[in-house]
Order: sequence, then C-alpha cells, then structure tokens
Amino acid sequence: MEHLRTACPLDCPDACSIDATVVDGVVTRLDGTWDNPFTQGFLCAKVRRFPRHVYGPERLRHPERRTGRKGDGAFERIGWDQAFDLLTTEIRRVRERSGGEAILPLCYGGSNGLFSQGAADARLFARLGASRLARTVCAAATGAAATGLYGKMPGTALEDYEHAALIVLWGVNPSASGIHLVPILDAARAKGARLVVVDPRRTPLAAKADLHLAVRPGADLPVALAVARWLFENGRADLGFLESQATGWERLREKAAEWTPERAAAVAGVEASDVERLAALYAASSPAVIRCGWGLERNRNGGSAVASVLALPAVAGKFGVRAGGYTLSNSGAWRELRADRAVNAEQPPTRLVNMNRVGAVLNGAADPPVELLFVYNNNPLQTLPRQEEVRRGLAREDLFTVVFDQVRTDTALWADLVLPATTFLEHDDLAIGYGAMRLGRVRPVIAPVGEARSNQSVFAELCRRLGLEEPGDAIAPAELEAALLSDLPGAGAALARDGATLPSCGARPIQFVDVFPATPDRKIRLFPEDLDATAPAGLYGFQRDPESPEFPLALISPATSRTVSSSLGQLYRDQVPLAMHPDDAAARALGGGDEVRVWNELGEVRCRVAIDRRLRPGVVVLPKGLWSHNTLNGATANALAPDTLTDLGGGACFNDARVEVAAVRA
Ligand SMILES: Nc1nc2c(c(=O)[nH]1)N[C@H]1C(S)=C(S)[C@@H](COP(=O)(O)OP(=O)(O)OC[C@H]3O[C@@H](n4cnc5c(=O)[nH]c(N)nc54)[C@H](O)[C@@H]3O)O[C@H]1N2
Ligand SMILES: Nc1nc2c(c(=O)[nH]1)N[C@H]1C(S)=C(S)[C@@H](COP(=O)(O)OP(=O)(O)OC[C@H]3O[C@@H](n4cnc5c(=O)[nH]c(N)nc54)[C@H](O)[C@@H]3O)O[C@H]1N2
Ligand SMILES: [Mo]
Repeated sequence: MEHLRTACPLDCPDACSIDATVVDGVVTRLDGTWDNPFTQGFLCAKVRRFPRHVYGPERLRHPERRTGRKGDGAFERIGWDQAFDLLTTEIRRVRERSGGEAILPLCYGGSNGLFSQGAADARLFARLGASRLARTVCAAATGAAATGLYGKMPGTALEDYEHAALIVLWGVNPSASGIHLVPILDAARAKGARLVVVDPRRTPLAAKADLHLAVRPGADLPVALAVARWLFENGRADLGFLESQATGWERLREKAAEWTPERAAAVAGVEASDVERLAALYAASSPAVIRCGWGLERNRNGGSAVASVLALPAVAGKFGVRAGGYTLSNSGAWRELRADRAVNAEQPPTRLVNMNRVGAVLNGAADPPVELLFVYNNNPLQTLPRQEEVRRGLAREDLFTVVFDQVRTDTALWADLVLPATTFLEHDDLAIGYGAMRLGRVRPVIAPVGEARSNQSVFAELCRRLGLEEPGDAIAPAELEAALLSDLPGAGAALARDGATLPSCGARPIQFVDVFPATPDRKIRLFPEDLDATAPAGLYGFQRDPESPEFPLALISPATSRTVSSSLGQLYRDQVPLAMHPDDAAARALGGGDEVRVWNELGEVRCRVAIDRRLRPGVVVLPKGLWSHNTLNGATANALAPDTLTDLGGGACFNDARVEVAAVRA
C-alpha cells in the first residue's frame, strides 16, 4: 500500500490537496490533506467517489469507431494508430476542401489543468487555422464585469473570511459548490460575524443567515443598485475613496438613483425593508466581504448585476483591511503564468464561435459549415443550452465528430470516433483553483487505465502526424511546466517541495494594500464606457423578465453536491425530480411524486415533482449536469435553456428558462 500526494484540478474554486491510497497499482481511496491549508484535511463526497469514475463500466478504455447509425452507440474497438490515421485523414480532407474554419474544437471544464487545456490543444488548433471557440458557458459575464471594473484584481482570500464582521454570499452556494468555505463561515459566525445570503432558494447557508433576500432570478441588479443608492443618499458612500481611487462613480450614482428600495423590492420580489436592512448592515460593518458567485450571472442581466455587486465595496469604502472587499474568481491572481509559451503558436484571427450557440452553428448558422467537431473537456449534450438543437447537430450525417473523454457520456454516443482520456489520477498536470490561491502539482498516482492517453500527449501526437510540429514546442510535462512557470522563479522548486506554491501577490492579499486594480491608471472603473457600449440596455440597464402568461415559471439549474457540472453523472442512475414550491404545485393540482411535463417553446422534460418549501414561489429547480438517465424522457434542464446571451461577455442564460408544468395523466 502506498500513499501518494496529488492535487484536484476539477472545475471548483477549492483546488484541494489530495492523499491517494494506492494498493497494487489500484487507487482505493482519496483523502484531503493539510498541504494546502484551505483543504483542511477533507475532500468533498464527489471526489472521494472518484475511483468509481476511474474504474466504472462507463470508463472508456480504448479508441473506438462508430459502426451503427449516429447516436445508436454501436462502436468497434480500434488501435491508437488506426484512430490517428482516421483522424488525420479527416482533418486533412476537411481542411483541404473547406478550410481550417470548418473544424471546431469544443472544450470547457474538463480537468481544468494547465496542461490539459490551452496548451498542446490550442497549439494544434491554431496551426490548423480552426474556428476559435468563445468559452462562454460559464464565467463570461462575471469575467467581463470584474475585468471591466477592476482589471482582474485578485480577490479577498477565502481563508480571511474568518476575520470578517459581515459576509454577503451573493448568488453562491458553497454548501454544494465549494464546501471548504463552509467551516470558515462557521468559524466567522462563531466569532460574531453576520451572514447575508442573496439567493432565490433557501440554501443551507441562507437558512442560517441573519438576512436572506430571496430575489427573483435575474433581479439582482435592482437590489444592488438600490443598496448603492441608499449608501449615496444616506451619507454612507466613501466619497474620499471614490474621488481618489475610482472613476465613473457619478455615472453609477445616476444609474442607481432610479432604484428606490421600494421599486427594487417590487421588481425583485422581496421586502423593501430587507433591501434597506442589507444596505444599513453593509454600511455599518467592517471588515465586510462579498462572496460573489455565478448564480447571478446566468441571465440577461448577469453582467450588469455582477458589476453592480462588485461596485458596492468601492462605494461603501470597504477595501484596505483584511477580509474587506470581495471575492469572485481568483484566477486573476495568476497573471505570471505563461500559457502563451506553452502554446507556442500565434492564433490566426479565424472566426469566433460562441459555444452557447453551438446548437445553431451545427444547424446551418455558420458559413462555412462545421464539418469536423472535436469535443474534449466538455459534454455538450449535457451542458450547453438548446439541447435538442445540439442533438440535431450531432445527428448530421455530414459532420465528423470526435469525442475525447474519460467516460461514455451521452455526447459520446453521437461520435464517429471515440478517444479514451486519462483522468487526473493518471497524468501530470498543474492545477490552480479560482478560490484557493494555490498552484497544485497533479501527479499520476496510477498507470493509465486501458489505453487512455492524456490530452497533452494526444494533441502533441496529432501535431506531429500532421507535420505541424515546430522547434521549441513544449511536449513533455517537464517542458510544459518550464514554459508555464518561466515568469515565476522559484515556483518549480516550491512545487517539488510541498506540491503547491503561491502567486506573487501572496496567498492572502489585502485589496488596496497588497493588490490594486489591473487597470491602466490602477483606479476602479465604475462606469467603463466599453461595457456600456456593448450592453443592450447599457451598463447597469435592467432588462425585464422573459416570463410570459404561457411560461410563467423560472427554471433555474444550480450546481449539486453529486456532480461537477455533468462530470460523474454516470454514477447516479436515479430519477431526479423537479423541485417546486407548494403554492405552484397546488395551483396545478400537483402532488409530490406526480409525473409532469415541463416545457417551453424549446423543448420538454418529463420527470417527477418534489414539493420544496425552500424555493420562492414562481421558481422551479432541475439541477445542472443531469444525464439522460436522470429523467423520464432523457431531456434535462438544458433542453429548456435559451441560447440568448448575457448583457456582457456573451455568456449563457441558463436561468432565463421560463416554463410551464403540467401533470401527465395516465
Ligand atoms: N459540487 C459541485 N461543485 C461545483 C460545481 C458543481 O457542479 N458541483 N460546479 C463548479 C462550477 S463549474 C462553478 S461555475 C461553480 C458555481 O458555483 P455557484 O456560483 O455556487 O453555483 P450555482 O449553483 O450556479 O449558483 C449558486 C446559487 O445561485 C442561485 N441563483 C440562481 N439564479 C440566481 C439569481 O438570478 N440571483 C441570485 N442571487 N442567485 C441565483 C442558485 O439558487 C444557487 O444556490 O461551482 C463549481 N463547484
Ligand atoms: N442547465 C445548466 N447547464 C449548465 C450550467 C448551468 O448553470 N445550468 N452551468 C454551466 C457551467 S457553470 C459550466 S462550467 C459548464 C461545464 O460544462 P462542461 O465543460 O461540459 O463540463 P463537464 O460537464 O464537467 O464535462 C467535462 C467533460 O470532460 C471530461 N474530461 C475531464 N477531464 C478530461 C481530460 O483531461 N481530457 C479529456 N479529453 N476529457 C476530460 C469529463 O469526463 C466530462 O465528460 O456547464 C454549464 N452548463
Ligand atoms: Mo462553471
């Protein structure tokens, strides 16, 4: 029996350090360690179950070629040589006939490591002149807002929340999506910190909070602007700070002036007195920190909503003390990483495909049409909007689809060529979290299962076989690491020592003491003109709810503790119900366990109903990441999600799905 150290690269803020128990070359157990203090010696339940993902029956063990009709799932085993021959022949054929842009790489979360994404893969697709992918399915609106205002300033360290007097969790549910923050919140509360939660659902932390604002999905913008207005009107805005450290605050004040607490409360479906309570509590507390999540971005107002929330610490003057300020994504803490050196290729300015529109793009909305789709680190049928349209695209006879994955996903059933990928327990990688500020070394703790290969080796091999290799290409893990860390002297040695190292700003920077806005003048831009010009209703402009008499219910699809997006979904075979408030159920004569159809103009899901008092009336929930086996008709929340885009950043509007629900009577 051996104990081996590694790090978790899955799509999660926490970036845990792991102790893997390996018996005779088989991984039997994964535990958290203290190497990274934020891991606090424990792992989430889903990663503890990861060995089942590694060895389960859905695991892909060798390359396969389609033998039946598209979508049948009939494949025959082939060797890697044959797979590479088939693939290079297709790539050459498509490129010669229709040009590189007829090739579309489709990738997103995957293992999220720095070798697995944006390295050898990006090099290959750049040299092929393939279509570029706008990776917008997550964090596009938050990214645009945060960068617009602060230019990717590192956030308050999550560990420092322990020192806060007030913690505001805005559109974030750490109990599922980043559990290592939970004990820190408990410790802060034990020391007297107040907790405010803004979320349409009574999440576990909302149930413990001093104040819970159960806003309507998509209505955060009026609430945050009303708080800003209150601060200005009541002499609680820090005008000295705004004058010296920010630009554009007068424009923000004008936009906020429209939103009295009463008007914001009416739009958001909360009490005006609660909006005022939030403002007063925020003004009175220091250190006050806002943990801004991703729940508030996934709608038509997402970008402006996030901008208005992130403006609050500036308006109220909350920076400059430990645990004062905000945290969104800390990936901005890693500016020194040299992904460009790992790629070693200029990206030609080929067309940019927004991944939220892949359904439309595969069905004729692209010229030249996409003829070769290369799916890796992504499960598009389960995670993109407009599931039925995506499925129709994958069914196209004239599309050659490669699915490079670890397990046989629903998407893989539509592949022409299936390639088996290693998991993070089988390959080298480097992982950074977007919460914890650690760089973790991912080490292979077991040999690859079957014939699985790592992304970096497969994309490098494709480059070689296509004659696209160039001198200076980083191929081996050590070369990739050297390229990525070339501007972080000492990082390699620190990684070798304890499996993790820190960004140059330190692991616990104080905003406006240790780190400053990465804008040209180091000032906060509270009204960036470029954002104002691109938002359909202007920056901080509110777009009304897409509900209609026909489709009055807001369907949201938040993260659950079982999966990471759709990853690990093969491990849960049960039927997942639609959660619904008792009033909404009663209005439709529905009882718990009833079979229903949930539909809108885009599609229909058949499932059962679960009555849930923790929801606000008018909001129904079907979690993100479900697989076809989790519902009665194989469709999931994504079948009902529109491919409209957020006001900033071209992001996904999953939570703008508006639906009706009715019983299916036998
Ligand atoms: N266990 C687990 N962990 C994960 C993931 C996972 O799937 N499972 N996913 C990872 C990924 S990819 C990401 S991006 C992060 C996401 O982390 P979070 O931001 O925490 O994730 P979500 O569940 O999308 O949304 C958080 C909350 O926002 C609420 N919400 C929905 N709409 C609105 C709204 O309009 N306004 C407000 N204020 N709240 C709203 C939801 O009810 C939910 O409780 O988590 C990561 N961690
Ligand atoms: N309805 C709804 N849908 C959503 C969301 C929502 O809120 N509501 N949220 C969205 C969010 S936040 C996100 S981040 C996206 C995520 O969407 P995706 O990017 O599709 O993420 P996953 O579902 O985790 O799928 C990743 C796939 O990559 C595979 N993989 C993992 N590691 C590797 C590797 O090293 N190599 C290769 N080749 N494959 C690998 C996994 O097995 C898995 O099948 O989903 C979005 N979808
Ligand atoms: Mo995400």
